[in-house]
Amino acid sequence: MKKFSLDSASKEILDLAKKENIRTVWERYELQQPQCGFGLLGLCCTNCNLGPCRIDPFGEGAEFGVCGADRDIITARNLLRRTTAGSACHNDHGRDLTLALLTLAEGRTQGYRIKCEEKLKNLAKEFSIPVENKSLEEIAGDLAKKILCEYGQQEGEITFAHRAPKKRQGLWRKLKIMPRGMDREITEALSRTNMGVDNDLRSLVFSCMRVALSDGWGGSMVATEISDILFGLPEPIRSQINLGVLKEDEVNLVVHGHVPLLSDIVAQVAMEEEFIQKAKEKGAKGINVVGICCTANEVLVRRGIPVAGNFLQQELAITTGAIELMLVDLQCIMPALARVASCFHTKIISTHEKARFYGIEHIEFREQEALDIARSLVNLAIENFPNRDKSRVNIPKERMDVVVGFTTEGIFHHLGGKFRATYRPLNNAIIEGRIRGVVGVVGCDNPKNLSGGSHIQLVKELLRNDVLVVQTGCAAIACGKEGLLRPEAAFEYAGLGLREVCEATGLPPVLHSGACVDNSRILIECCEILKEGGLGEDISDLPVAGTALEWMSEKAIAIGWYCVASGIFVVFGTPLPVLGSRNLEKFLTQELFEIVGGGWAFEEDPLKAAQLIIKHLDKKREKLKLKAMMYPVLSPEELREINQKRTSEVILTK
Ligand code: BF8
Repeated sequence: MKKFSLDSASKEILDLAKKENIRTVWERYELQQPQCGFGLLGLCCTNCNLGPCRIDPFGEGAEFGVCGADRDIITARNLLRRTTAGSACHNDHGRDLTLALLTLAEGRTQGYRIKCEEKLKNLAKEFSIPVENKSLEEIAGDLAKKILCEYGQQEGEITFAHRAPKKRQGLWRKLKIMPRGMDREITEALSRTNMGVDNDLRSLVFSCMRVALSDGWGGSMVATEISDILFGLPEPIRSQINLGVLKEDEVNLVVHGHVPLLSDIVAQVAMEEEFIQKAKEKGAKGINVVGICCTANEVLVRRGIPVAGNFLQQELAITTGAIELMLVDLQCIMPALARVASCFHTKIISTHEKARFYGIEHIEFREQEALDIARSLVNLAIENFPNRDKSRVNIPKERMDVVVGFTTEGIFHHLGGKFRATYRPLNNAIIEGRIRGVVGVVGCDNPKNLSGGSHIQLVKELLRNDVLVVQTGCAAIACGKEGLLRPEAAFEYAGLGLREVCEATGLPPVLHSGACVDNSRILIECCEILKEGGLGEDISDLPVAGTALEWMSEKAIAIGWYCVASGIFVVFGTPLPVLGSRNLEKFLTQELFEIVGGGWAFEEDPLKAAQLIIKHLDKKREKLKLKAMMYPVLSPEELREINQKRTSEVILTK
C-alpha cells in the first residue's frame, strides 16, 4: 500500500484489522487497481440504452458515442450529473431542517426549542416576515413556509443569493445563472443531461454553476442557518479528536452521518441521570457520545462532543471493539459498515427514512417523537455494553485537543472585541500584510491521497506563508488530529505576521467552522470582509481561495462549483473527471476566470497546491495594490527555532 494516513491511531487499528482479516477501504481501494481509465477521464456515458459508450482517449478508437456525442459533450454532461447529485444532497439536508422547524412551530416536536432567537428574527426580516406581536413559534412557522416555497419556486431569485455582493448578483443575472429555486435547478440540470437535450459544453458548465449556486447560497445556507436556530450558534469550545476519545470503561455511542436532528438530541439524552445510572448498573462508568464525519462536526462545534474520526475512520472505529452502538443517518456512510460490525458486538442502526442499508436494523427517527426515540436508542447502547468482549478492545491512545466553533458572526467579536464588534482588524491584518489571505481547506479524506495527510501538509505550508485557514468537514478533523486547531499551533506553524494576529486574539491559525454545509459560512465571511471595506467590491477581488485536495463525494464537486461561480479560485487534488476533454479542461482551468473571476486547478502534491494558492493570493494582493507582506517567509526550521526561543523565554520569566 503506497499511500496511507499520517495518523498513527489509524495505522495501529488498520494493522489490527489486517490481523483479524477485516477488509477496510484501503484494501478495497488496492483491489480496484487499476481503476477504470474511462471513468477517471469522464469519457464513459451510460445516459441512454444506445450505450454504454466510451470515447477512446488516445483518438484511435471511437470518437463518438452511438448517438454522436463527442468527448466534450460526454464529459460536461457527466460533470453536470455529478454536480447535481451533490447539490441535491445539500439541498435535501436543508429541507429536512426546514421541515423540522415547521414541525416545531406547529408544536409537534419533542425536545427541540428555538435556541437562537436573534438569528430567527434576523432571518424573518431578511425574508420580509413581520415579527411584531408574534410568538417565536409563529415567526418560525412563517419562516419555514417561506423557505419551503423557495424550494419549489419556479421564477425569481432565491433570497440568500441577495447576500452576495451587488456586483456578483449582477454577473449571475447577466450570465443567467442566478438560482431560481432549489428543486427547480436540480430538476432542470438533470433534464438537461438526458440524451439529446443540452449538448453544448459551455451551456452545460453554466448549468453546473447555477445548480451549485442553488446549493451554496440555497440549501447549504438554509441548513446552516436553521441548525443555528434549532441547536444554537456555535461559539469557541474545547474538545478532543481521534480514536482515543473512545472510552474503555464507558458505553460508547457513535453518531455518524450529517443531519444534526438526531445526533443533537442523543447527545442531550445521554446526559440524563437515569441513563448514567443504568449504564453503571451494567458495569460501565458512564455514557460516551462521540461523532464521526459531519454530524460529528455539528455536535462538536455546538456541544463540544468529541470526534472519533473522519470519513476513513468509520470502519476503524468499529474495529476498536469498543463501540456499543453506531447510529447512522445519511451521506458518507460506507455500505461496508455492516460487515465490519458483524465481527464485533457493535450494533448499527440506520435512522433516516431515505437511507437503508442491507444487514442494518432500521429505527426511523421522527422529530415528533425525538426524545422517545433518542431514549430508546441510548437504552439499546447501554443494554449492549455487557456483550462487549473486553479481550478484543483496542483503543489507541491518540486524541488531540482542539478549539472549534468559529462562525461568521463570531469573527466580529473574536477580532473586534465586544465593544467594537467588527471585521476591521481582519481586513487591516490583510491590508497591512500580516495575513496574506484567507483559504478554505475543506472536504473529504481519501485513500487516493494521503488519507487526511494531504490536508495537513497543505495547511502547514499555508500557515508558514501567513495564510489564515478556515475549515469544515473531514479536512478539519484531519487537521484537528494533527494539533492544528489549537491556539498553540500558531507558535509552531504560523509565519510571523499570522502569529502576531493569533497571539493578540488567542485564535488558532486554523478556524474550524463546522460541517460541509457550513461552507456557506465561508461565503458570508467573504461578504463581510467586502462590506468592511478596503479589499475590493466583489468576492473575486479578495485574496481568498478554496481547496479540497482529498475530495471524494459528489457534494465536494458541488461545493467547488459554487465557490468558483462566486468568484473563488478552487484547487482539487485528484482532477475532476474532465481530462478526457481538452476543451472542457481548458474551459474550467483557464477561460472561466475571465467569465466569473473564479476557476479550477488540479494539483495532487500538497506543497505544489499550496504554492499555486499563494501565487493566486499574491496576484489578488497586487491587483488591490496592498502593501508587501510585513515579514519574510521563514523555513520550518527557522520557525521551530523561534518557537523554542520563545518557550525558553516563557520558562525563564516564570
Ligand atoms: O459532508 S467532508 S467525507 S463527511 S462529503 Fe463526507 Fe466529505 Fe467528510 Fe461530510 Ni463533506
